Amino acid sequence: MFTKIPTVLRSQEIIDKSFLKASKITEPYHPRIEDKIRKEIMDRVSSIEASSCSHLNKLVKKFPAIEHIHPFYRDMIDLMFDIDHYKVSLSKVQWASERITELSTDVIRRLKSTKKVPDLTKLMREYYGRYSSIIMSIDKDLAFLSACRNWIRQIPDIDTEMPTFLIAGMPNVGKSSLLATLTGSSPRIAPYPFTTQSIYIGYTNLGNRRVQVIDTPGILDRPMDQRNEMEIKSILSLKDIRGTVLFLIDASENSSYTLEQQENLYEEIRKSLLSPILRVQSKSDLTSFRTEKIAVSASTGDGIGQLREEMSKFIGG
Ligand SMILES: Nc1nc2c(ncn2[C@@H]2O[C@H](COP(=O)(O)OP(=O)(O)O)[C@@H](O)[C@H]2O)c(=O)[nH]1
Ligand SMILES: [Mg+2]
Repeated sequence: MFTKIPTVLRSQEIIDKSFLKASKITEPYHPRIEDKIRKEIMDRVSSIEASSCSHLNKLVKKFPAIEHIHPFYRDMIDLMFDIDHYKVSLSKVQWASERITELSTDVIRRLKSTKKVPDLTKLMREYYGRYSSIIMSIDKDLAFLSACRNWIRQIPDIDTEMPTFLIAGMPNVGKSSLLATLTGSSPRIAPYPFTTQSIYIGYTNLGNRRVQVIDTPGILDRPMDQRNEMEIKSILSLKDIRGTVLFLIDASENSSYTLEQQENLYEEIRKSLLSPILRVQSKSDLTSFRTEKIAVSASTGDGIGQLREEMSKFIGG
């Protein structure tokens, strides 16, 4: 959806490009000089209109309308850029395209009834001036959309339709290891907005359903009070991924965090994500102490089959 957005040209680039193209238009021969010049100017006006409006209309068409964007991406865009600003900028681009068409049609009509060469060239200069000022008036909007496009293209392309499991839990509880055990050793890596972190996406089949499993280091592994606002917002946008959280608890003796610390994180995630949560004890090979109904070991594969069955139930399989 977002990869198809074309490069957004700035006002000056649109003007330069369309003027350059128009300047190459020449009318070969007419018995009367004023007819030759009139025809030439009319062709140039049409060419300027066509090349700039086609670019502007393409932008309007390819930038997704807010109502068609999945809530996950809409939240992401809203976090980074004001959603109203996005709407206004797109409608300004549309407005500019319509104004240029109007202006060009009007000038061509006037050219048709203009006889003298000086009047023709005066009309042309007028057209160039008015055309340029319309295009220049949307430069801020183009700059904004260009920034949006470049940013939007970095959003990890999570399949928002595919059933999703988000792995959460304190650092070192075994999240990355579990992702590898469930989905194979080479997850796809995507940068995650607002953080220096990447997210890791792996795929597996549960029965005949394909699911994605996402490891979010630095995102779902720390208490909220240690986070800045952007991070909190980015976590909240995860709630739009209709998914199940696999919350890992390491109850082994050499766990880096106490059970109480892990429960605190669990509570925070439970309150902020609103997703169903499946609690899973990790590193079952290291301890016989059981805190959860499901206990797995990424090292030995113990309990992985049972976990996959539980996961199937969460996606209605
Ligand atoms: N014995 C054992 N060690 C594990 C298991 N899962 C992970 N580990 C180890 O625990 C450490 C942290 O694991 P990692 O997957 O990186 O945790 P993360 O920080 O939550 O992603 C690594 O040294 C792993 O090898 C397990 O099931 N059994
Ligand atoms: Mg990890």
